[in-house]
Amino acid sequence: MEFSSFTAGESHGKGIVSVVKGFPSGLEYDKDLIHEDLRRRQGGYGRGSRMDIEQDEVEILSGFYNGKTLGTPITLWVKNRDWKNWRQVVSPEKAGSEGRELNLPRPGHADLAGSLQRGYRDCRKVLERSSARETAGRVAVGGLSKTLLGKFEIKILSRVIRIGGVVDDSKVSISSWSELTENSPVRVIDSGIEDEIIREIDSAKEEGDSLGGVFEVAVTGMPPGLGSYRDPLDRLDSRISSGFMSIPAVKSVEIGLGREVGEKRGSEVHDEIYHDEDRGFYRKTNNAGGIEGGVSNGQAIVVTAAMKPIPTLTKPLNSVNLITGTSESAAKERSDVCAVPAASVVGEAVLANLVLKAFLDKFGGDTMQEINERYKEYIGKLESWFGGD
Ligand code: EPS
Repeated sequence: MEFSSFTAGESHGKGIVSVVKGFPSGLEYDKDLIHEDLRRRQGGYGRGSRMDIEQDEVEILSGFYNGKTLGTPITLWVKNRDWKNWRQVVSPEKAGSEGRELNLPRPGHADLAGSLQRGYRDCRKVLERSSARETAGRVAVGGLSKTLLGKFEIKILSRVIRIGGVVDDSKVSISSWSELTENSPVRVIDSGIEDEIIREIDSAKEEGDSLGGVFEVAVTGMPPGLGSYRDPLDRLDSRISSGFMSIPAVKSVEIGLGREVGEKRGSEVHDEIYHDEDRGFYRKTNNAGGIEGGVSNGQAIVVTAAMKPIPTLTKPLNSVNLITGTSESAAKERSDVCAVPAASVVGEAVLANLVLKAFLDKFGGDTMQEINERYKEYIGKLESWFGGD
């Protein structure tokens, strides 16, 4: 059965639920990993006051038995603590939103496009689901995916490389990202630029504005041969770009050298191939970002994504009242000033879920044991490439 997941839930409803299918039996529940990722998603300098209300945790509703997966559909529930403050307004059962409608769509948000699509005059009906709160559900699933991938030494890491005008261009090995970024309030590697970033976020806030940025997500320990060159939409890079574009506010996704490939010659772009006993096939560069022809080549996968500034501004842009047609300022709502550090954690989950799908497409079975055996057999064949059958 194919691994897949989806979320349901509204930003101020009872919570976000994730349903996962196609997960094998026999994987232990790593509650700490999931809760740590949920905590990381809530963090980062520039988050709004909603994050003071929430302390995201997961409650398992199905799919586990005595601390291990059953290989049956898994349901995870991240509760919204803020629900108690909104239960009259977003009541699933009875009317109560009078006076709390949002009729002044915010440029950049789903407010107008979603309302036009459905004929709504109240954009709250759109924003409740389009809110980035939904990503809490995907991060919870990402924790499960990371747990399984971790059994095969496959790790997913991220770093922020730009917020507004401040850039972190430090070049360090991917394996050191985690220890360097986890204590940073903005998840950068170069601690020397943190103050400048914080000042930029503070100044955007004072001016009623918001900030975007750029983050990088990478996979280490990636075996070669995951993905597809056969079916265009199953190319690993095709799935990855689609997955990253599904993160709210992401407007660009690049893999490896990204758009720079268009500026260089073939001899400068392509990663030459080498082989030795210890490393097997290897490269001295990774401009391809770990994927060639839609298939992983055994190098680290490296994805870069740009996030636009948050659309809710306390000094709002022009908009049009959906009831009266008059030109007015867009709605002001409680919001983040900058959520790029959070988006990088969401990027990890999205990548973990996509890599797990490709991993299970190749090695999948009903149980962890079957997957282990298939993985070992494949890696064994690669290791004896020039000596085996
Ligand atoms: C978010 C929760 C939301 C926003 C943010 C993401 O909380 P609230 O709308 O109650 O303040 O902070 O969503 C947006 C920025 C947005 O535009 O939807 C979360 O949990 O990540």
